[in-house]
Amino acid sequence: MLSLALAGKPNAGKSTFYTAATMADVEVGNYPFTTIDANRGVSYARTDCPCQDRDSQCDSDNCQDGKRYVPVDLFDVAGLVPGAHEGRGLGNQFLDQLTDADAIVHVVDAAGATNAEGEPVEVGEHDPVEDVDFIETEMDQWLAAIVSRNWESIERQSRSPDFDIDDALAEMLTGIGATETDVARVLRDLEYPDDPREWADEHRTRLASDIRAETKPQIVVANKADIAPEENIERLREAAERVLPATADGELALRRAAEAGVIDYDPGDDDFDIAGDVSDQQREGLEQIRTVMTEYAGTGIQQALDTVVYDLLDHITAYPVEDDTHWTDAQGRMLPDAHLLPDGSTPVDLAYAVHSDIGDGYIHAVDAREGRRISDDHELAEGDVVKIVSDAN
Ligand SMILES: Nc1nc2c(ncn2[C@@H]2O[C@H](COP(=O)(O)OP(=O)(O)OP(=O)(O)O)[C@@H](O)[C@H]2O)c(=O)[nH]1
Ligand SMILES: [Mg+2]
Repeated sequence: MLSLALAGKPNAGKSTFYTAATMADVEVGNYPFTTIDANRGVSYARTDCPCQDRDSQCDSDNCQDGKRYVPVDLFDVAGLVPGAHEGRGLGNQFLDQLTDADAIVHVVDAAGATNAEGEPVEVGEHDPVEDVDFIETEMDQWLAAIVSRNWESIERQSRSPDFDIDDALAEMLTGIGATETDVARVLRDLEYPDDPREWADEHRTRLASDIRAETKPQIVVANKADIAPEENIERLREAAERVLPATADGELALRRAAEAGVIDYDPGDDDFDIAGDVSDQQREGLEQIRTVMTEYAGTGIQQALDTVVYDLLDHITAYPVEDDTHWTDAQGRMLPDAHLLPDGSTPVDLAYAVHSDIGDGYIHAVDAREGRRISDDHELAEGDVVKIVSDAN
């Protein structure tokens, strides 16, 4: 499963985001370092379910009126402060937790209501643009330190006659979560000596930074949009490539209200309806959230998750079925499963995502929308419904 890490300064709203996005109970507090252990849970990316193209509603619990929620791992990391790689704040053990993250959701307090250390200040007192780059800087330095620590061992290996610098680097870097493809891609664009003894610090720093950029892409969540000066959001948008204005607090309130039956709202909707009895005070609170949603087409929480999965990580959703006419599994359930796959994936990749035995036994695949066989190297598209014929079935 894809794994997304919520990172950022203390008090930016990571745990609130996490709680809203997973509906788990974790501690939220207006003081730095509320979270100490990483919280892990399941959240969802939202997409259009293929059942919308049919008359019937599918049988998945993860589909609400054609809104399909596809699971991803989400984890809430303790707050990081500048200097974390040297042990400042709660230190660098939390950077280690980023090792298995496919992407970083960087939660920034766009209201500027917390200083660089995450301590509360007046709204607008701190400039959130200053917070944008520090996570990347910390990750770069943390990675550079890992590379430096391993260097002696690489130099030792280089005395062996069959030493290959690329293999040695790949072995080291896959240990911190990079795939061989990531490493190959980074090394292709980098100039460096074949002999590790000739490497300078600049080579190692550059390698660390390039590997980080390749393996830990980030989006910026401009949180606390409900109280943030609009100008801050605009400046954040200029400072980073992907910036999603959001209110984690607002999303949490909506999900709780929806769970209590007070409103009709599905995560990612750009509006909600009040359905139950509410006090004047509740109504006022809800209407305040609605104002933010009107401005930014939603609370931004679901939109942030969707942007990471479908845009930043460039994934598609594919739906394996056993019956290509009814789009059902062996039990007759329509569209029971959805898989997120990197863009460019083939039916064989989908088969392996379902189960390694299904992948090993792969014979051919059928595009269930078109009712025709597709080749093994056919590139799947968003929303494809695919029957896989495998001798492991
Ligand atoms: N106004 C406003 N406040 C928010 C929003 N999201 C979170 N907060 C508040 O910000 C404070 C910090 O929230 P947390 O979720 O605990 O922050 P955190 O980033 O997990 O903090 P640490 O665990 O200390 O690193 C709490 O008082 C939240 O209620 C929001 O969208 N708007
Ligand atoms: Mg927290």
